[in-house]
Amino acid sequence: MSTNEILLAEITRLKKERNALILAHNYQVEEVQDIADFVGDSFFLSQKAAAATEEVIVFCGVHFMAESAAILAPDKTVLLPAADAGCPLADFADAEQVRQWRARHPQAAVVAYINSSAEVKAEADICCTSANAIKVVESLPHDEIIFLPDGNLGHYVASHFPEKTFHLWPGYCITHHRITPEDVQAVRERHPQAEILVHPECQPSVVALADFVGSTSQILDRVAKSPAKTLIIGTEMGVIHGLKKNHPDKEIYLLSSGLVCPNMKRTTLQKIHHALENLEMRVTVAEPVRAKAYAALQRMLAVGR
Ligand code: CIZ
Repeated sequence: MSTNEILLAEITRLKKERNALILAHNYQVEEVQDIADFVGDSFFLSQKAAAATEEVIVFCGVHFMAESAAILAPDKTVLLPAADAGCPLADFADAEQVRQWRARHPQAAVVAYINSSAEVKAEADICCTSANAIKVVESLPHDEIIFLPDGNLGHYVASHFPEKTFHLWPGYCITHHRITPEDVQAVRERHPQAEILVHPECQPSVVALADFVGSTSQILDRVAKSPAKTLIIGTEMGVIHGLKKNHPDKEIYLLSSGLVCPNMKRTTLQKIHHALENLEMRVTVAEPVRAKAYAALQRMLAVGR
């Protein structure tokens, strides 16, 4: 047996012994996706965490994702193998700032993207993911929306509701924000027949040039349905693994080589093994923040996608 095979066998043994569920985000490295019980986006993984019957949830993703699992499943032990995997986008907003914005716009509903801390979620009326942000805003009777912390996603959502006033937070994802309109034009010239799919966390000038805009789950669905034989993907490179596995007949390229989230790449098989063996890297959220954040997340799950 190779060292890797021994590690995989050990993780399988510990997973059973600890009665653990392994959840992995679409942006995780291939070997982590391959060992997970479920791979998906934040919406899907939140549903899986909320419905888990296992005692331990190993969350292969970044901190706000494991925190969301801990909020939704407070009786479980939630482990984040890469304890230092943060999200610079989530760091753009803190709870005090949200209270200040709410005081400035008292009629507005606060919609917090799931890429936010538990404290920020606790200040929100409802959460959303990129898979259901439009549906979430549609569900609200408010004429004014504070959308945080991703200004690019907020801009994209706002474009669907010209009748509403949006107050957009000035945050962005360092990975998606990196794509430029020139990148899209260059790839269009290289592959004139290709369909270009981008994430709504990209800048509005990039979104405007794309053939399709959607969350990771929506991009995965679109690739399955698209008649195009060549597809260019403008989101984090982790999605390419599942796409190539499921569509060996299609040519699938990443829009730009810089589409790597360093935090998503911190999870390794060794760290998963360590977390399971020692039940370490636990993520918890103190009451009453958890209860308030739970309400905002539950409203999001009730809207569906
Ligand atoms: O919702 C998520 O999981 C994120 C961060 C991106 C996506 O589109 O899936």
